[in-house]
Formats: sequence, structure tokens, C-alpha cells
Amino acid sequence: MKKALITGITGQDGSYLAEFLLEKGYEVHGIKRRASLFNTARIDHIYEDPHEPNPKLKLHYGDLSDTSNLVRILSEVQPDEVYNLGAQSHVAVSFEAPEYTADVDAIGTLRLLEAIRFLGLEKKTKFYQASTSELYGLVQEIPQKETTPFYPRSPYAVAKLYAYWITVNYREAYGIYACNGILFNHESPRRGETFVTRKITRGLSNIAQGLESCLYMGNMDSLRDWGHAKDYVRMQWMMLQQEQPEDFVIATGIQVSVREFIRRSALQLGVTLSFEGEGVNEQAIITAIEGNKAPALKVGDVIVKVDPRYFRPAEVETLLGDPTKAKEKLGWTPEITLDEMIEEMVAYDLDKAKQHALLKNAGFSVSVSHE
Ligand code: NDP
Ligand code: GDR
Repeated sequence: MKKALITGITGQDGSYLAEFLLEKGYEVHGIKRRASLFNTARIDHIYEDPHEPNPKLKLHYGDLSDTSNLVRILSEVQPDEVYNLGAQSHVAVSFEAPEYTADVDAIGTLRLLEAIRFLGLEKKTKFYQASTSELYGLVQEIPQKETTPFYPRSPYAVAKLYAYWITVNYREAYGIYACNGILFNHESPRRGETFVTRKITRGLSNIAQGLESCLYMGNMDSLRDWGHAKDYVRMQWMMLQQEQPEDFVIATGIQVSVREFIRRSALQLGVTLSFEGEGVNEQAIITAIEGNKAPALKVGDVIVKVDPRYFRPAEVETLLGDPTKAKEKLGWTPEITLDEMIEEMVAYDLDKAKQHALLKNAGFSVSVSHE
């Protein structure tokens, strides 16, 4: 039975990857952080009681900033595959916490690779690094592929640039099977609530149910290539099953704007919108118009406004990936379309909003978290 170790198992990708590997018959080990509240909601459904004989999912407390902890866990687990998905993964937050982001996202990767080397696991343990389309930043070529030059535009992306190259370097210097998946944005109902897609599907669902009145957005002109996390974790595993380690771009090859994502999400909710001041972000407002079927909204209600607070000091305006290499070499193609993904996310968030609304209407106090 193969053993995998996942850093970031409590995150969006970690939870889908853990499910995927358990289905493949792996023994899955995950590193979770100590937090003052439970932080395992995304993996509770696959949790196994450690008191039962031979659990297939095992969790270890740890942190990518803690070298001795990582060495100990790797030494105990002796994994066949390490998936380094743990990171301070929010681009906007990285401007506020640049040093922490560098420590975890850049040096954390080095710590894991050094632990593999220190423990003599170079020939046994394969290593996957969660690299990102943010490396392309100020875009030099459209669409972006494996050979496109990098130009990172945030402390997050600069930290990930170090992680990308240290992964390449340990592959070349020490013969470790180590590779980078350069993944474009991927989303799901498990996406963190402060990333733009989830903020939109959750915010609009709450508005449609009368729990909130307005969604405050940053740059709605931004263009992204959005896929579904389930399709992308399959590819992470495929990359570690090859004869030779290589780096791959994973993307859909289709790009839409944040504004278009709002429009398609609203359509799923039965909300018809009017866009004003398009292209002039500071003035853009979005109102409900006739034909809208959401019970809590009336014609003319302003549903979306721009708040400069959500603009970034340096923005990545346009990302579009070319996944040809992954298609040709690994036979990978995404199976879930953007509209199917939006439908799934809206259904999930609307269900949650309806539960909250029911409680609220029955007189219970309900609070909605915001960033
Ligand atoms: P999430 O933010 O959902 O998950 C990040 C995970 O990392 C969480 O489990 C989090 O723990 C953990 N983590 C954060 N800080 C530390 C730390 N100091 N030590 C150990 N673990 C830590 O990210 P995603 O699942 O969306 O992304 C997975 C990886 O892929 C990340 O590295 C991200 O940068 C990268 N990536 C993501 C893309 C996307 O579109 N989703 C695209 C390209 C790359 P906790 O739950 O306790 O917060
Ligand atoms: P991104 O994702 O920065 O691409 O990084 P995010 O969803 O945060 O932003 C996408 C685009 O939307 C614009 N935007 C807003 N973003 C947020 N979060 N909140 C807003 O209110 C808002 N309004 C507009 C942003 O400016 C941006 O242009 C994600 C993360 O998962 C990274 O870890 C990963 O590496 C990359 O995707 C690929």
C-alpha cells in the first residue's frame, strides 16, 4: 500500500486530493495546524477514528514553518509521495503579511525538500509542489505555457517563485523525483470564502435570501482561467506517476472576467442584473432589474458596489493557460465546465443561505462572517 503525505490537507485541494488517494487505496497522512477552533470541516466526512484498527487517514499536527516537526513527520511516515499544498494562499493577504508568506510558501518548501534529503529519502519519495499561474503575473505571453517567462506581482507570487525553482533545483542537484504543477485558478464549493468566486456565489446567495444587502468587490475587470478543483487534484496525482518528473501547466484554456462570473452566478440564482459604469471600476454598480426571481430582491436594488479596499497594490490583470502539454503527455482534460462549477457552487451556497434564513425567520440570531 502506497503512503502519501499531504501538507494543507485541511484546505480546498488537500481535501479533494485526500478523497482521491483514499479511493486509490493509499494510506493518507495529512498535516494540520493547531487552531483555537476546529479547522477540519473539509475532511470531517473522511475522518477515521484513530481508535479503530488500521485507519487509512492519519492526521499529524504540524506547520511548514517548523523544521524539526517536518523532519519528524517525514521520518515517521516514510511517504512514497509528498504533496506540498500547504501555503498562505491568499494573494491580497500576502501584501499584508509578506514575511510570513515567504517563510511558509518559499522556505516551507525548502524545509520539506531538505527533510527528504536529510532522511535519505531521495530515491523513495516523490514530491509535488503546488506552483501557480500567479508566477506569470505581469503577463509576457498569452496564453501562458510551461516556457512563458515569469514576472511575479505579489509577495505570494515571489515566494512561490522561490518554491518553483528550489523544486527544480533539488530535482537537478539530487535526483529527487520533484515536479511543479503550475495550476491556474480552481474553485469548488470548498473554496475559501474570501477568494473571489466563493465570495460572489456566497454573497449573492445571501442577498437573494435577504441575509445581506450588498456585495463589495474589487477589480471586476480582472480576467481568470477558472477550473474545478476536483479535475486539478487528479492531475496532481498523475504528475507523480510518470517515468520522469516534469513540470506542467494545468488550466482550461478558457478565460472570463470577474464581472462575467458575477453575471453567470446571478443567472443561476434567478437574479437579472443591470451593469452600470462597466470598465470604470470606481463607478460600477450592479442593480437587480425586472425579471428577477429572487424573493428578497426588488427592481432597482443595488446588489454589487466597488470598494477600493479590495484593489491590490499590484494586480494580475489577465491569466489564460495553455494546457496542451498536459493533454498530450498525460491525457488530461478537465471534465467539469465553468457553468457546471458555478451551478454547483451556487446550489451549495444557496442551500446554506436558506438554512440561515429559516433560522432567522424563526427568531434565532444568525450572524454572517465577513472578511
Ligand atoms: P487553501 O488556502 O484552501 O489551503 C491551504 C492549506 O494550507 C490549508 O490546509 C491551510 O491550513 C494550510 N496552511 C496554511 N499555512 C500553513 C502553515 N504555516 N503550515 C502548514 N499548513 C499551512 O488553498 P488551496 O487548497 O486552494 O490551494 C492549495 C495549494 O495550491 C496552495 O499552496 C496554493 O497556494 C496553491 N494554488 C492554488 C490554486 C487555486 O486556485 N486554488 C492555484 C494555484 C496554486 P488551515 O486550514 O489551517 O488554514
Ligand atoms: P487569485 O484569486 O488572486 O487569482 O489567487 P482571487 O479569487 O483572490 O482573485 C481573483 C481576481 O479577482 C479580483 N477581485 C477580488 N478578489 C478577491 N479575493 N476579493 C474581491 O473582493 C475581489 N474583487 C475583485 C482580484 O483582484 C483578482 O484579480 C488564487 C489563489 O488561489 C492563489 O493561491 C493561486 O495561486 C491563484 O489563484 C492561481
